[in-house]
Amino acid sequence: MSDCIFCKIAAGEIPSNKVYEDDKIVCFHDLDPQAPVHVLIIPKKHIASLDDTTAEDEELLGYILGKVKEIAAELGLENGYRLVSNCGEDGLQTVKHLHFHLLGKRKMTWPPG
Ligand code: DGP
Repeated sequence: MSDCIFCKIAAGEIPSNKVYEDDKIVCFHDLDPQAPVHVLIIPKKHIASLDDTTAEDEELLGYILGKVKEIAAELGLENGYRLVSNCGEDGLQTVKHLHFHLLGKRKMTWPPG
């Protein structure tokens, strides 16, 4: 999508601090970190949100979840972490390109705000 900021990051048109990239996904540091480690994992394919995925995306979704532990290990999150995907208005999603927040290096609280 031409006006999507995360598509532009995935394409390298907007700079980001990338920690992982392959042919399907990109992981980069969040601009506004909410924990000592806060990265975003996105598919290169433009999908607006989890709610916009289809059966066709099942393999990609599984691929992303399977990569989380590798990225977490690379970032030194040996004591645990939190994975979050905000969806839609009530989920407070601000960027309409599917992304998973991976947060760590602090004790999280529950329930989330
Ligand atoms: P969400 O509220 O779940 O849609 O989170 C979007 C996140 O994306 C938010 O934590 C800030 C981050 N973000 C927005 N624009 C940029 C950007 O241009 N670069 C980076 N690295 N992060 C961004």
